[in-house]
Amino acid sequence: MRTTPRSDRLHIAIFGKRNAGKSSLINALTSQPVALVSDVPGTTTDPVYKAMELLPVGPVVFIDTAGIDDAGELGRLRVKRSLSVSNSADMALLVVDSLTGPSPIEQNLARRLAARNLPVVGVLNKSDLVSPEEAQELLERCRVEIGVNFVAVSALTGSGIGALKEAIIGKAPGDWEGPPILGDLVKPGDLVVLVVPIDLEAPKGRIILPQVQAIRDVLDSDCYCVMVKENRLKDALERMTTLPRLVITDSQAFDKVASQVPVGVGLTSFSILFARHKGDLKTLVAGARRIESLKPGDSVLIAEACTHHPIGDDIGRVKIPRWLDKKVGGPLKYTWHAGGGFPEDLSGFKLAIHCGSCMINRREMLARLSALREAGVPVVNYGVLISYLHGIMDRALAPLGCTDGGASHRGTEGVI
Ligand SMILES: Nc1nc2c(ncn2[C@@H]2O[C@H](COP(=O)(O)OP(=O)(O)OP(=O)(O)O)[C@@H](O)[C@H]2O)c(=O)[nH]1
Ligand code: SF4
Ligand SMILES: [Mg+2]
Repeated sequence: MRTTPRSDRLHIAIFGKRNAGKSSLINALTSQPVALVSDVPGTTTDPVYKAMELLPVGPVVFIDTAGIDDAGELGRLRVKRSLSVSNSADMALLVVDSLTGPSPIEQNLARRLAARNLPVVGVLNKSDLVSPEEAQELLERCRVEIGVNFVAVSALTGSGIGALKEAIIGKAPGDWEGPPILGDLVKPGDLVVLVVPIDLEAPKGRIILPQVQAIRDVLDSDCYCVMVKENRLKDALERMTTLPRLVITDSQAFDKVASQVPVGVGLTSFSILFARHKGDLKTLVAGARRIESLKPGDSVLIAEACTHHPIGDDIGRVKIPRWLDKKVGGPLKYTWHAGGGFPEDLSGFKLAIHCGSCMINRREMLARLSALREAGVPVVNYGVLISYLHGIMDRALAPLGCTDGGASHRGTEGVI
């Protein structure tokens, strides 16, 4: 389980004022000196990620952040960065120092987290520095003033860490994983065919993450898995004595694959499966349908969740703009965004096109979709867009029981 991709782990962010003991807490929770601790306020400047197993929740990643009371120009930037972690967090720990007690800073933060529907566990740290009676009073004050239940701990001595883990387990959202990749579309004994082109964009000597995850889901579903390159599909289908329940292809080979898979056999793409698993398929399908109203000169945002190195005919930089300009009948105005964060000013975009988001978790993808929705910008992803432009979106959505539209890009790790 140590190799569970980070994007599939429950993300638990640790927030609090400088010196509250956030880094000490992450070390106590993981029993490892992963984060830098010192009595100088402002020691942690950038988010620090530490993956571990937290049974029975499973694989989690703790995120240590800079203090939310940091001052000065640089301090404000650090606070902004810390708060942006809440976009990808599935739950939060809010740390209060026993020596200072709760303040409006933690109250405001708790309100912000509640507005994002993030479950919060309060942590009253440094309880070794106050008497048990004072700790009890502080716990009650924190609960009343901040509005969440608190657990008293000492990151230094380890007291209360077990109780904190239990509180985390009790508060962990049950639905953080989202729908399965394909487990609900097959039944035990079914045959599933995965079509994987091995081209220039395929990483050397290995199979990309979404394909590996799909294989694992096939096995978890007690199904058989056949994996072929697109030029072997016809031959493979002819050799089969039973038709497959589902054929899943890389989006870029969809056209060719669709012409070889018998009508009646479910056909979809990795990107569409991951669009559903990671995001909101209906929103992405609705975004695809908005392509019809685009006009030459309209502004389009192309967002990729990681900064993979673009190769030759890169999907986001070259292919999609080429296909879209052709469809619209003239050049559109493109803005590219790659990696973490998200553009703050989304006004003016007529459409956003997102990659398959294999490197970010579901909550972060949903946060991006919600920022676009609030700005009134329709959004589609690579896979849904490709299936739409090739006129095969409805066929690709049919196995998912969805006729309102979605897919991803394959960089060094992703899907197309
Ligand atoms: N006595 C006691 N000291 C603690 C405890 N937790 C942390 N400290 C001390 O408090 C100081 C700050 O701890 P950090 O873990 O660096 O605090 P932080 O919240 O990460 O601080 P920044 O990164 O600066 O925001 C260090 O000197 C720690 O040794 C605790 O439970 N008890
Ligand atoms: S789909 Fe491509 S760009 Fe997006 S996160 Fe995955 S590898 Fe990066
Ligand atoms: Mg720190």
